[in-house]
Amino acid sequence: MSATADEALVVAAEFAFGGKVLSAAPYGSGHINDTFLVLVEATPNPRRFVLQRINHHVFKQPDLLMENVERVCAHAHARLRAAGANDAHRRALRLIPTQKEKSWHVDAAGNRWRCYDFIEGATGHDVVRSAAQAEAAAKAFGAFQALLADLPGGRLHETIPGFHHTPGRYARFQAALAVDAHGRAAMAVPEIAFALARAHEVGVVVDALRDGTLPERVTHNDTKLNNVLLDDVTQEGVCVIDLDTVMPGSALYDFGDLVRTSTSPAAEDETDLAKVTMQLPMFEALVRGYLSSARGFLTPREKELLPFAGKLITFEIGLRFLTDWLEGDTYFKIKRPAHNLDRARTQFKLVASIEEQLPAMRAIVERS
Ligand code: ADP
Ligand code: GN1
Ligand code: MG
Repeated sequence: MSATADEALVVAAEFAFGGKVLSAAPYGSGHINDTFLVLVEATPNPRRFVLQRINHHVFKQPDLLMENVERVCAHAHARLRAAGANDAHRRALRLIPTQKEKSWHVDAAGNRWRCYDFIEGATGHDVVRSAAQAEAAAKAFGAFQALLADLPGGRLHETIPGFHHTPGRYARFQAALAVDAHGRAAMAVPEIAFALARAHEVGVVVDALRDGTLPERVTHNDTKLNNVLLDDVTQEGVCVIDLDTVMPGSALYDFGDLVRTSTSPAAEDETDLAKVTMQLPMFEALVRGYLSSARGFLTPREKELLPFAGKLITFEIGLRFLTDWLEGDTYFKIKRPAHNLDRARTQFKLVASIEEQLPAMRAIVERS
């Protein structure tokens, strides 16, 4: 069950805001954590913070997750300081310590809570509105990968083992289908057929990571458009957020999730599938933005696979939505009964649209 605003208000008192907590209210449209906007007394206006209860059904080792987040935030701020940035408070997340000088609070039930400065004057968009937004988002995530390349302190913890192991995701889908615990498979016959017809491609990235033809990097792993805040005035990327899945991975899944979330004019859960389409100008903007910050470290093989990565992760996330639907909606937050099935349909429609346009997408990458 989600945390309530009253619970958040009680927990907020544990953090060292340096002022009286005025209110806490649910915030944002993330599918995983419980996020609250907290107002704290200040002059002339109250100050805003983001308080989150970490979903420990999804993240089974929240303390290790928070160690990762601490390291990533500290590294980002060290880099910004070294560069003499005067807007570091907007450019990287900052954890607010608890009264006990910890980076997170454990409540009586064992839930982990953490709190960040609210990034003012910037927005995370659920749906892309312009090529400029797509370009800015891709540039910001590319820069974030570049930043992580020299993260000190050894390998980060894997907060969700096998997170982007697409064959593992496929196997889980097959298992859920075989059991069909809620008798829902009959309602998703075309989607299941669509998934089964694409089994042969699920290993492309993980196989190449294993045999060394693709490099492992420290990546974000959840680069959907609303996980980067864009400046409300300039539309430039301001701050990469949602650091829970920052861990070793492939740059391709990061770029791919930008294709999934920033090329279609439709929402992730759009029910009118006619609206779902991969728009080439948006893809071109993503490639431009991403290469502007990632060209220096990408290998030729990574660059070559950028279009395919968009297809692969859109398929992977579609599979995850479909699996969650079959398993009875235990993972992603839903707002209506068939929400996960609607999301799966949207992803698969986008996969089909990408498949039709792969030659044109490859041509864009080749000339970039
Ligand atoms: P989830 O894992 O559930 O997606 P996120 O960390 O992405 O959680 O947070 C959910 C939403 O809250 C984001 O999409 C964003 O709109 C908002 N948000 C999160 N952190 C901040 C922040 N520091 N400043 C402003 N908005 C934020
Ligand atoms: C979740 O946390 P959020 O809402 O940014 C999910 C991603 C999916 C995404 C689909 C930890 O992202 O993997 O791609 O939903 N995060 C986790 O919208 O599973
Ligand atoms: Mg998020």
